[in-house]
Amino acid sequence: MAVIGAGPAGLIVANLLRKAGVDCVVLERHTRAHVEQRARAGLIEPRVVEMLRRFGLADRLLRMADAHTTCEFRIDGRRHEINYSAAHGGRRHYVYPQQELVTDLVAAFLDAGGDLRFQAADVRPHGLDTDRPWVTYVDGATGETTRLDCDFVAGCDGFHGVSRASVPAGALTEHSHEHGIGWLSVLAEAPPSTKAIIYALHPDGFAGHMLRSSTVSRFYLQCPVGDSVDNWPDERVWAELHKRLALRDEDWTLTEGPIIEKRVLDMRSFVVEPMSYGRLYLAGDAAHIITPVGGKGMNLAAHDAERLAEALVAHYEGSDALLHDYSATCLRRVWRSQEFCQWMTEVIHASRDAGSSFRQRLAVARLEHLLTSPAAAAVFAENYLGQD
Ligand code: RFL
Repeated sequence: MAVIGAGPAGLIVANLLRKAGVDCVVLERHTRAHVEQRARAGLIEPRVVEMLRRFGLADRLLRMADAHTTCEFRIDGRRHEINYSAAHGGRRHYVYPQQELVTDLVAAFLDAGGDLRFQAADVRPHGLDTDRPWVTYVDGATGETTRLDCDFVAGCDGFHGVSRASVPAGALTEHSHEHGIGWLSVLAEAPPSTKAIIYALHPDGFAGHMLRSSTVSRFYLQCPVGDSVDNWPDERVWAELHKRLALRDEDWTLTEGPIIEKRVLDMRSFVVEPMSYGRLYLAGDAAHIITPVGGKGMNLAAHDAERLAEALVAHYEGSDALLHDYSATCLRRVWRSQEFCQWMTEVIHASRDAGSSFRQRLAVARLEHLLTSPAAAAVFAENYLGQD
């Protein structure tokens, strides 16, 4: 079994297979240090934490991560707290930086004797429509081209990876949507200025204060699609954050700190159907990407990985039913998450968008419904925390 990519999806597939005694080799194009330092997501759904715990992969997470029960919509300078945990049976999110989870998963796999090859260059899957596919790659240390024969290939190499690109044209259907919204994503060495994630709706655009750790915070600022980070010197970033996150009638201070990463994300959603071709099974961002609005990307990757590992284990035990259903099972959750994030994207951007009065009024109605109806809050909570 070959797994391409050592992100959350590939590492979960590999760990779960290893625990079931199924041999697999993970090929990752970057170094171990690179993947263990790549800061991205931070919000982990309760069902993912429970899955990791069940497989003995959550020890450090449960020691280090903060549990979260509320989030805040800050609308034109006024706070509106949603206790989504109370609205959904007391379940809680965990905030744990993605690179910490990746670090734990790499260590668990290697400690268990797993075969993880970093700096694997020019990885290429072959013979995917045969019973015995193979993968070639150039060994980073020796420069030699190596061939790996396998039963299956797990394509866990992210949105720009080689796995999906290896499928013949026309075999997969792609669904893609540009939201017409840009976000400046900022990572700062600044302790959080809030206990709960803040979604701030301001006439000048959305601002988000996300949580990562006691010393690092992630911020988002709505900006034009295709904007350049060159237009966002640090002083402008802080000035916009202060303005868009400001409270009207309360004292509240935004703590600044050195900015360690800045990038512009154009809001885009993408899903490929089916999530397999021959003996290639795609998981995580290789098969779908989603706006970061609802914190779903890493959680979907974990769900796909769990389903794929369970289906492969069943195959070696004699049943292909789960493999047959793999794509449909994952896509149900993927589309449900896409629907939720599309809803949330509209609510937090369109309600302050003067460009379309109809869209704006719809978004305001949705927001008011969320903030005034316990039934609407319960639906939000179920989606935000993720289905069990
Ligand atoms: P990854 O994490 O991209 O891992 C893919 C791995 O494959 C390797 N690779 C290759 N290896 C060999 N050969 C090749 N040709 C290869 N091409 C690529 C890569 O080096 C990498 O190690 O995909 P995976 O595992 O599917 O995980 C998906 C998540 O990383 C992604 O969905 C999230 O990070 C998205 N996301 C968020 N998700 C959440 O659930 N909550 C969040 O709060 C959240 N915030 C974010 C995010 C993504 C962001 N960016 C920049 C993409 C915030 C940001 C800024």
